[in-house]
Amino acid sequence: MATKPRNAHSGSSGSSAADPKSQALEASRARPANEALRTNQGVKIADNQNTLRAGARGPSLLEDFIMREKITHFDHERIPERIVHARGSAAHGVFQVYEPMTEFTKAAFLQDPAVQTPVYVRFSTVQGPRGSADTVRDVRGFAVKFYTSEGNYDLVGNNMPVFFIQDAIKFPDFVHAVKPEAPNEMPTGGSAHDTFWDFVSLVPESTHMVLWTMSDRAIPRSLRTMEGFGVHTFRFVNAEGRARFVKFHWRPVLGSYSLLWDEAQKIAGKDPDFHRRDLWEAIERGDFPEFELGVQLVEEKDEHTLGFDLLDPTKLIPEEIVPVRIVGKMTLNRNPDNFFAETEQVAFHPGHVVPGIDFSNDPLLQGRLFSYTDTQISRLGGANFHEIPINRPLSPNVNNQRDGMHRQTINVGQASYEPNSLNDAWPKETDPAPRDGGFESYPEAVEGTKIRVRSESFADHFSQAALFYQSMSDVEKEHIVAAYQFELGKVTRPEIRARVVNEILANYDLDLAKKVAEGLGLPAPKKGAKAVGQQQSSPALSLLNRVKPGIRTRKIALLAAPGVDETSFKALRKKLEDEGAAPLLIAPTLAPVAGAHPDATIAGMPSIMFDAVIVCGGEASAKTLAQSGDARHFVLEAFKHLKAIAALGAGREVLKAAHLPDQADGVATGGDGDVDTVLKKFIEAAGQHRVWSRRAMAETVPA
Ligand code: HDE
Repeated sequence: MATKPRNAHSGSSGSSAADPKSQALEASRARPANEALRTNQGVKIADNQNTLRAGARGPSLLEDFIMREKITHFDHERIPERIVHARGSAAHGVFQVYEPMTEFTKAAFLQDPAVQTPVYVRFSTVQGPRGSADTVRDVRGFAVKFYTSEGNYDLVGNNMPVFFIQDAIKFPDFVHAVKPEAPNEMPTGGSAHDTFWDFVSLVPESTHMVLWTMSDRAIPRSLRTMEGFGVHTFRFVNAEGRARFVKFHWRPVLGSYSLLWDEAQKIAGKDPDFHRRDLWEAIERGDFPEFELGVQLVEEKDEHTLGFDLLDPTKLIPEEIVPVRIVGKMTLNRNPDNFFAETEQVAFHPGHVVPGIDFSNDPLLQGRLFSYTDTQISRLGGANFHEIPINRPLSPNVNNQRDGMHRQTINVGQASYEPNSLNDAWPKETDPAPRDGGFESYPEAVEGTKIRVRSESFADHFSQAALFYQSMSDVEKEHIVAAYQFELGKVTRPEIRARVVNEILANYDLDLAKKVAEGLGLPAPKKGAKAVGQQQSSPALSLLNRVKPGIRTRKIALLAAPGVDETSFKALRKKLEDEGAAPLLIAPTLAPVAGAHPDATIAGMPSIMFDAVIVCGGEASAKTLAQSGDARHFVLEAFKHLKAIAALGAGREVLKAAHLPDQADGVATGGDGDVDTVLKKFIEAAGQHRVWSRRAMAETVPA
């Protein structure tokens, strides 16, 4: 394992970080040391092993307040999980703006490059319950809480820039359709079932987003390398009161990568915590995940010039039309101290905004502004969830709200109303002039008839789906076809499958519709009744254009057994660490290899957990590995999953034993003395994440 210094700020290391939020949390941290066990009432406990009973073999006594208190508390340890986004993982960090954004927004945390704003970021899947697997095909939540000097700002986004529906009133329908089915609560964590496809085949506005979920974006390699999006159009407002529309983007500094579907499914079984573990371990290693914040700004006068409606959350603004301006960076540098207290209890809300950031009339956003506080009231048991340490703002939240379940604050004084004269009129609203930081809504002119309609400008459901599909590389297109075939293959009702192909896919890409139909044994579809034509492509949408060369933080298996060539093994490991990678020694057993303790066994950590594989040299080591079915399967699967492979010296025999071709793209081989040459070739291939050119060859290799 990479032997970088352990994260000094890590929660598990027990030391507290210096950022203001961490300092604010300190008062709530319980660190028992040299302290006797006590009851919740502070009474010391003499026996924590035995219930009070009438005689050694007699009945237990109701009088035992110690046992009853303990069991009662335990009985109530669970709270309702989130209705969506139940499974999540989070980290603390900081955000810093690169340059003052004064021209565009007065938000204080976007003004000064010297200011570090603490953040708490929760990533999540959407469909599955709290205990479901990380690597399912799903949208990922990407929720950021900025603890700014002016109060909390939450950017509650996803890893895809659009959404399934255009109006909040459809959200319960959509969620009921995608969640496990009512009679048997299946499937867990996925959308491959009748109710989901029934709904989306009847609701064409979902087309664009469903396509994103059939793409590789829905099976990210790591939470650290996912893009994030605010989805809705928001407003930036500057100190002069001038507003512009804004879309938010998060860009991982390491680039963006995905799993293969076969890998994702296997990992879901072998390590359901794959993403959670990856995030945690990277932070513990000191490989702090970094994301740059980008904005797309649109002048108010240009609102109607984009060819679609900015208020429609099923549309994105192609970057080729409005470039993404990178404005700052977020670094996740500390793991939480306590999953429940922080990750489970954190309460995000798109309505938590600060002066300088405001809403648009996107009807999905408007509905969300209601939903999030409402859900916390039942999830967190009352209206005082803002007092939970992870949710408390750094600025004081003084007001006249009082009482309620689990109230923590002891409000002192008689006056709980405003205006008052008893407390010299405090607390009171800010003066309008000169302004001193009070939130003022952007005074957008609004006039209209009270009416339930969808704007005509929201009616085109297929053009941007076509744009997305046509902007994909061949590899990504193949994956999309396979994903539709897989998902629809799980749908039991033939009429739903046919409806998706003929009434949805055939309206945005006939070639895709035909390929999917073929895999499902359906007749070749005809061009749809609402078919859209060829779109201008947007290369920025292809993940293959998001690759950043290099192997920083990539997990690399060093496959070895006793008798390994020690010199080349040590040189390899050192060079990989110098490149910033995370090499792990994987061996048949946990017995030392070349004096080093293996990080895991071959059976315990199969190749699906790694980005790339190196088979080390040494006759004896290679012989053991070549005879091991697990080791042969390890390299075979890495080959099939298009991973970079290197083999040194006798290590080449292991590839032979697995019947892998001698010459193949992304396979670097050489003698034990050729570490530098072999590594150069290996790093080039591993830095591309996958060796796509090996696809055809990999298919011929048995799984
Ligand atoms: Fe959410 N969403 N959502 N959502 N959402 C929730 O709030 C809701 C939507 C998103 O890590 C819930 O605290 C409605 C879009 C994330 O804690 C709930 C609508 C986007 C998270 C809720 C949407 C999101 C949530 C459930 C349609 C991307 C997890 C628990 C109008 C921009 C936050 C909770 C976390 C969570 C409602 C649509 C992102 C029920 C009504 C679009 C990342 O309030």
